[in-house]
Amino acid sequence: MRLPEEITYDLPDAEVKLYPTFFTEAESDSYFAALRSTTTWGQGRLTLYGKTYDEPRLTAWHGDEGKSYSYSGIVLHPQPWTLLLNEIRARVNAAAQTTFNSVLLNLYRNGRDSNGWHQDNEPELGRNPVIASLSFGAVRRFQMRHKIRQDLKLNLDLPHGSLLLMTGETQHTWQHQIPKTAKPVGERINLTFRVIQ
Ligand SMILES: O=C(O)CCC(=O)C(=O)O
Ligand SMILES: [Mn+2]
Repeated sequence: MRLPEEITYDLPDAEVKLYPTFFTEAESDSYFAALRSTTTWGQGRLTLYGKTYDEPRLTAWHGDEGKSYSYSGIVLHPQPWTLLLNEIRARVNAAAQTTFNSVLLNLYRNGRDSNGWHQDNEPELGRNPVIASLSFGAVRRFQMRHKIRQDLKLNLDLPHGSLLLMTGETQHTWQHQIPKTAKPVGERINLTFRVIQ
């Protein structure tokens, strides 16, 4: 079996690992196309300081029955696992040595779509969540910053077919985002696998 290249980032209070070529080019092309066309993409709404906005991306939530997830005032009830998502999940489970029971899919339609600074630390994710994040399609910048030590930052360009693993204390001590970009970029699909307790 092909062992994908693995890069470990040496960050204080965080464990971050990137597999830049987790899937081959051909696998990645076919997963992008299949996910793009078979997913029921929804427009989430965000409530901030009493005002409601469209999320700057489309999303879908799949998972085991009963594993609901809420963030920023949105409650997501999972759609069932599809054959496609189960096939992808098996590969991610093996790499992360975790049995994920849910996945959030994000579709960034262009450079105006984004995901603001946040951490994945909702109570239903438990103490030190393992977050496995797959990227397909256009390369976008992924930024991380330490919550207290503001000099500590990490910028990664997440390639087509890459897997990013965030484990340990990462979600308590660091935040991450996908900023908007003025560069012309195509569509990007991201899948973040999670364990809902
Ligand atoms: O699109 C990405 O790479 C990040 C997605 C993310 O952080 C999230 O959905 O919580
Ligand atoms: Mn996140």
